[in-house]
Amino acid sequence: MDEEGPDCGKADFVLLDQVTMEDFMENLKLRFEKGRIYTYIGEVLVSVNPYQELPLYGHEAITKYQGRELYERPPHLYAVANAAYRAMKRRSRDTCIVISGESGAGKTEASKHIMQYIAAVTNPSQRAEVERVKDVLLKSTCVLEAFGNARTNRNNNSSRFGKYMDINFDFKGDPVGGHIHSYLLEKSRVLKQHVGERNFHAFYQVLRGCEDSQLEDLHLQRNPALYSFTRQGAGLNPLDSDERSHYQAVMEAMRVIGFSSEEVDSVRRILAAILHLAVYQRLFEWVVNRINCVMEPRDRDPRRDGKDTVIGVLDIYGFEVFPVNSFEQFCINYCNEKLQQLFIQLILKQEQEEYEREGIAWQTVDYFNNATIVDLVERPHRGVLAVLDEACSAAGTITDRIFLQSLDTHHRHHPHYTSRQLCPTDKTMEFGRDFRIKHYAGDVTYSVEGFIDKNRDHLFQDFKRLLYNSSDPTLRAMWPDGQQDITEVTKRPLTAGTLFKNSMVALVENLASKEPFYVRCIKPNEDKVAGRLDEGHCRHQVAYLGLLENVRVRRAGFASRQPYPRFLLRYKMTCEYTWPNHLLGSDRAATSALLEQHGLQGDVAFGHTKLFIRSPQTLVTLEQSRARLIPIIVLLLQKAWRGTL
Ligand code: AOV
Ligand code: MG
Repeated sequence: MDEEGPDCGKADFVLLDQVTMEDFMENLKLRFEKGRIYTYIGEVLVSVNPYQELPLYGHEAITKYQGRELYERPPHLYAVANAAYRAMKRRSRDTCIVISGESGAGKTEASKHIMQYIAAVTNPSQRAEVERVKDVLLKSTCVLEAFGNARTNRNNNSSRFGKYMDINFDFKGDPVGGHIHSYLLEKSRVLKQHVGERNFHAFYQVLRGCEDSQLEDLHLQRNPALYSFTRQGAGLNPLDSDERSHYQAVMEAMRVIGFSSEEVDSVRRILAAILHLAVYQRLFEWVVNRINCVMEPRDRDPRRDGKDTVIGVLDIYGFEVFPVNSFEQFCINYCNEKLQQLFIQLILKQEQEEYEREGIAWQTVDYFNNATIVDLVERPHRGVLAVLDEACSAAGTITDRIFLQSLDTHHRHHPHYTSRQLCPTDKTMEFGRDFRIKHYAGDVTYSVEGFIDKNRDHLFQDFKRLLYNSSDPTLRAMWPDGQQDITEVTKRPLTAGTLFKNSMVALVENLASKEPFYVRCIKPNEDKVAGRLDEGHCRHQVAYLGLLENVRVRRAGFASRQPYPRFLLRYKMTCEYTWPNHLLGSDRAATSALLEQHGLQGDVAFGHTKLFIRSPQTLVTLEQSRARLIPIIVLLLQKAWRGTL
């Protein structure tokens, strides 16, 4: 890290003289001004979006990081990718890289740099199948961005779906396949975009990019302003309130004329089915499935029971707040709560609990645990999602407004929940429409309008069957459930919210089973401007991401910890008292003797069952000593076997 020079601040926040918000921000700002957008907290990488091209990437930079230890070079995404790759290769551990941060903080860009690094350092022998897999891995990002990303007011290339990609590696450490899990696409965008926002990129790409003759075949004209689904982003007034009052007037008129409530319900559902036609989500899922089919690993390695090792890369939609927030924002922000919870579990909580368990002297670091907010959302029977499901299961009679009342009843005393009903003086919320959650990253007011419909996410079975029976095979493939037997169909399907919750629980379980690496992305300003770091804006993110607590835990902490037997097994040859076996009573005493001989006892703490090593340099010293001795020991053993000793 020396090559950064002395004026670039501390490359690891752990090295700050004092851990205060002021010191943290000063270092972050200083580094950002010098073009150093990456800084460590131990092994966690903090990244600030520069909003401009910096000469940090590409072939030359990749070679600098290849095969190095994390601390040998200035902080970089490549170093994290390399660390995850080495852990996977050396120790056959499944690893994952979790990239988090709010919308526009640079997660998707980071995931692309990580993929590029992995592609660049693998397959030195140029095997054709591996090259093919690498191509698909890299190209899939571009395809999925076209169908799943859109311009929002927070980010011109905002991910409107969550993406978790597993890359499978064979025993040589080369990628042999992969799998993408996508999470809840914001499909409502197909129909409606807020002022200044756009539909999914793919629509504009077709209109702008097709040949004239192709457009003619599709009966399309080139100008997006001609189509209701694509012209809203041009900043036209979407006449929201008019549409709403018209809709209510029509409903009222139908009731007065004498349509039964069942009939009105049917009309509404048919309308919804027609609106859902843009079949956009199916199209998206189909694209993901097609990519997954070609990435399915072909030749499983028999030596590993057909199991590859895996690096998972998670790039999900970031925490977001808009003037009006609906079901989609609710799911997105809940997802971010889950990931924050995982971070707390893995980085803050477990670390402290282990020190306590091992009897290591330790000053507890306080941190905000967002478990209570996760609970507010997902608790069985009472959580927001359960209350919503209950509203959805009550046949047609429950309105969004009644759902809100039910939420109020269940959560009137919850410290992270409020609504206008519960707080009548707060005019920033509307009666009967809004509720607010105090998220770990800030307050968000949600409008309940559409929650029930979006959660039910019903499509007519007839409609599915119709599309399944289409002569177009692609369309058929998108609607496999159109062939379901009628008895299966009558079972109530899981709601969108419950499906999302289940997929989040599975995701977190999956991530927790792997060795995690973290990239914490920070958005420097709200205006997408190059090189400007707004202190207040960043301070808020540093606070809610728990970065100061992360530094404190890490500072008091240790770079490495190992059970005594494992430590001795690896290093016993470096000490005369422990080689080949020790007679010192306990492994702990033997470890102590070994470290004393190396003069390293000042850098460690002795736990009940584990040795805690403070600085990575101590490990490097031991490793070097071991590496020097191994050839000599091998020689001695060979002689012994041959009987020449
Ligand atoms: P996000 O993934 O975190 O938002 P992106 O990765 O899409 O954010 O980044 C937003 C924009 O910031 C990009 O389109 C780039 O213009 C710029 N940017 C980000 N990282 C870099 C970098 N390292 N170098 C140069 N420019 C960068 V969201 O998907 O909205 O949660 O949902
Ligand atoms: Mg993104």
